Amino acid sequence: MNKSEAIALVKSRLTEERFAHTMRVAETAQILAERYNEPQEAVQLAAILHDVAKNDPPGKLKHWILNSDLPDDLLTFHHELWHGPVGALLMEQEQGITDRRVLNAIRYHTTGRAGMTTCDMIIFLADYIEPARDFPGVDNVRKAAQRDLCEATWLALRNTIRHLIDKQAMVYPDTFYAYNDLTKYVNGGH
Ligand code: DGI
Ligand code: FE
Ligand code: FE
Repeated sequence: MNKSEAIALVKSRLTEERFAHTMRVAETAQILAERYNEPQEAVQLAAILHDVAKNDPPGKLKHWILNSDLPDDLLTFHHELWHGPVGALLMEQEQGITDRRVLNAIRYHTTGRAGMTTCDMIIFLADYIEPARDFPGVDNVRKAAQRDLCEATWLALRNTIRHLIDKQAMVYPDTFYAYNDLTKYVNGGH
């Protein structure tokens, strides 16, 4: 699938607002890919497709999770977490995408995971800092993203975990695994 096919696909599946967000994520991801020397092709495809399942009804997302190898424990967490894994599944099974860089970046774009790749972090961060985002702490993450991809990802994860805890929400384990993993890096261990 090339870039214009991906754009056409998400345009047909997403609301106008979500499509506009997607295009901002793609632009932001392009800048990060240049900054961190990551090949544009995989990054662009992942950015365009990251929210491909975002506007699918939760009932449908649930059906896909139950009828796949995706972990059923996703269903005990907030349905906001389902669109990443299901998006990756659909792009693999229905669109024939085989590039693991693209599939993993889509799959983990909401939660993160231990051992995030450069491509994973670029998509995760671009989603977090695209120009229309304006939650507390986002400017710090924007600044950090210009100098250190891992540190910026760590800051975003820490903000998200804090935010979830403050509203008494559950935190998916992969988010903690991603945070712990990058905490080692931020504290000087490698
Ligand atoms: O799809 P978007 O709106 O562009 O952004 P997103 O995929 O990051 O997802 C949605 C929200 O999911 C995010 O603002 C916080 C919420 N959320 C709920 N539980 C968790 C979670 N985010 C993470 N990282 N981990 C969770 O366990
Ligand atoms: Fe998303
Ligand atoms: Fe998004």
